[in-house]
Amino acid sequence: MKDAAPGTTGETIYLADYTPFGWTVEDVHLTFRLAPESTRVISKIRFVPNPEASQERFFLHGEELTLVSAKIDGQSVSPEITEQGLTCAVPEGAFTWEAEVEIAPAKNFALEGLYMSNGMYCTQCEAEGFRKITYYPDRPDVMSVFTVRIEGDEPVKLSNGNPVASGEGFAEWHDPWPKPAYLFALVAGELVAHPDRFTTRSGKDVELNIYVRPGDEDKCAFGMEALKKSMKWDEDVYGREYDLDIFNIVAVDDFNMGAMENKGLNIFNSSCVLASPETSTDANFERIEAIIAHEYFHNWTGNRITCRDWFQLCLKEGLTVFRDASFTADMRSEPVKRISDVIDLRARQFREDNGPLAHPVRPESFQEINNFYTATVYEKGAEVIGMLKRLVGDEAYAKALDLYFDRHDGDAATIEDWLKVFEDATGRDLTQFKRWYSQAGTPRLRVSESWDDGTFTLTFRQDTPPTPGQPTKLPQVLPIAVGLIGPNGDEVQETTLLEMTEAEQSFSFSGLGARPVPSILRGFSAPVVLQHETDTETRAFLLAHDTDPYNRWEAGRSLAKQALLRMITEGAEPDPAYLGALQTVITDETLDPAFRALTLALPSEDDLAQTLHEGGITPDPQLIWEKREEMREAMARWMPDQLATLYRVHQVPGEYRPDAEPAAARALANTALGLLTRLDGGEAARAQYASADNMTQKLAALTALLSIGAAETELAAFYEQWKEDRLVIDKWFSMQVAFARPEETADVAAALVAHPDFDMKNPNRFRAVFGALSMSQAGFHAPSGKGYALLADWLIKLDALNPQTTARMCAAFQTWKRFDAGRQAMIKAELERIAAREGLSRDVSEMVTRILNH
Ligand code: 0A1
Ligand code: ZN
Repeated sequence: MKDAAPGTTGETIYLADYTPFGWTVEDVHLTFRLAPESTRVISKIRFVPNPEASQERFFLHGEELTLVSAKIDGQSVSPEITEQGLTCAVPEGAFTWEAEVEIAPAKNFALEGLYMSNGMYCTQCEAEGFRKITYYPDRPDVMSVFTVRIEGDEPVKLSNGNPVASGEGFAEWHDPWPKPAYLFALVAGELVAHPDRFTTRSGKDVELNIYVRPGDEDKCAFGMEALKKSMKWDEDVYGREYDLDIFNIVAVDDFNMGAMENKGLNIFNSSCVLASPETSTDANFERIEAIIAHEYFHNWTGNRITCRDWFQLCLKEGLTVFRDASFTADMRSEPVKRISDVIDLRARQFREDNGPLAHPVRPESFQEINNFYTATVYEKGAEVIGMLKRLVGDEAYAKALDLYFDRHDGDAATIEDWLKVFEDATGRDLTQFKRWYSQAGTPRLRVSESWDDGTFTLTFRQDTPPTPGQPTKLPQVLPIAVGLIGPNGDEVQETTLLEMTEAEQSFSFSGLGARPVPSILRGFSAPVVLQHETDTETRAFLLAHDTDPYNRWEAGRSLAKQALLRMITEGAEPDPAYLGALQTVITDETLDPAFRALTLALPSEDDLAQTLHEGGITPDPQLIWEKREEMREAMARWMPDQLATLYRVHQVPGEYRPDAEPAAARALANTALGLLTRLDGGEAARAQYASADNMTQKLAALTALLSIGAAETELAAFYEQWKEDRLVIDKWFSMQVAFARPEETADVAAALVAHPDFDMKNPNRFRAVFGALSMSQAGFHAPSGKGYALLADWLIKLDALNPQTTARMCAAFQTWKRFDAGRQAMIKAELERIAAREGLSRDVSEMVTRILNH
């Protein structure tokens, strides 16, 4: 034992300090006697000395537990207890530990450990929540077989693995697969099941259930289909079968994140599983399908092979995000999925990578691991896997994955293990590639071109800006997919993968008849900022001719961005060249409507602010907002007839289906509606609102009306219709903030938190208001500073109840150094006000310190 127990407040934990636990856990028996204020947890754990570890003092994690009794080999013991856990003298060899503790799930508002949501018991143990349930070595490299007995009057009582016994007032579960404590789960309550079955490819019959509160049964069918598709896909594409007799999903209203992959018992934020045409949008349906897949895929990438320690989080998360993205691409449209993912990556991960919260995909230190469930670990982690696959090729990737599962099934593994599998399967040296895991920051990739007598040369320079703790960077391996297009629009060089390893490197293509136009970074083949000086004509040419759909979209986006930046910095008019090129694309009926809808969307306010900041210009959030509005107005005025036609032609007849094809048509029609609403005073939107039979159409109409400030009647009707449905009312809260005029955003948010339906204890509701506030750049950064003060007030209030959600929302302040001195001073004062609070959680303290120390 070191002097301080691990996890003490303010203590930093380092990857380099990893040591294995001194004991292995042979098996675990847990009995829960459920009671809201006084649940008893009785544990019986068999510890065996770990031959691979040195025998330190025996320490078990445990927080907020009342120890009733403890025994070793049947003899009472009196351990030494601290806020983090207990230590105790133990015998030399193997021994049995028994303890009884008391906990109060009804008073647990942090939603970590065992807690209650709407009268139902549920758990969340990742990352370090199990220590709030009982004393245990709560670390992912300690894996064991769990047997669980639940005693209580609740009609449904669930845990991991297979059911083994049940009777009046009890149920017993046994999970034969050794697992870390973070995958433990328990649910008990008045729930109803939506049942189904799945036969695995080896003929095993699996019982499937989605458990929900009575009344939500009609919102399970889509999730169940998504689950079965995921099970089949993992068999077909990764050769991975399900490994228990039963797979349960439970929907919970109060949940800090999206969902959790507990072995055989996934627990979901109800917003990520419940779906119906009347209450869910197309985007909701797609997200639900992806999250169900994500959690299911964790069964192999996360559960069967878990992480040795929390620094390795990307081992399971990056890979599982990569897998769920491939699944979505297969189920829907590959290019549309890729474009949407890049939009999201730039919005969330690039922002993180370019500010005070930047950290490597595999961090090297943390104070609170819950602060590292980030876009960098998840989304950049998935990009790193995509690059690896691109570099080694599909076949070698499949071979490496098979080797990974063969070699590491049942292990708690590391990134080194993961990369070694690829080295062994392909003979490649991945030493330099590994920098993607250790170096933070988004590489800038500058390109220049030259043409000489039939030879076209591209010269690339890479450079990664400094990030906290990493002032200098080394060159990374960059897979750069390139194609060349001849002057007549034909492709003269199909996509080829250039492998850049140096700080500066040139690649030549010879034997060309005429100077081509290069299409660089096709499919966004590496997560970098591409800096390529090109003119409007070249961009418009690529928008018209590129065979790579991603780069085609990118050409449109860069045209839009260039035009907007000129409007912002030079007071230019909306660029007719952009509007003309856009019109050609959106009216091209050979193109996927979803692709066209994405092309019609403008770069975000945040993206523009970041670009201005990098160019040495202090962004003015209000001006950026106004210019985007002006551009949207210009788009509407430029092509009113075409937009009206698009709107008409892409109406989907018949019953609502959430599939990709009708969803794409609705996306295009609704984008057109948003623009048309600027011209018709809301007539078409009002008609759509009145006639729509699904939430996608209703919400599109309502937000179109909100953005012209004409939604009062519909907003009130919407509330009346849906006031009993928590998930729909979340939408009602968030859209009012998201679509308010910037000068009113903070007041709208302040009024909404005074609404009787606002419940700060429910993370979805809290996020509905404050997530929308912080994402509305011009509203949040309004010159009055009201947005900052309101958010800080509520973060302080929430921290006393739910540190995890509070800490995540502190990231709203991460871009503060982009703005002018006045705004910076106001934000700094708010951050300092939060930091000075007595009893501030470790979660929030770490976040605020990192943001302030930039
Ligand atoms: N492993 C889950 C995400 C998750 C992480 C932490 C949680 O509570 C602190 C909850 C869920 C996933 O990747 O889906
Ligand atoms: Zn995950």
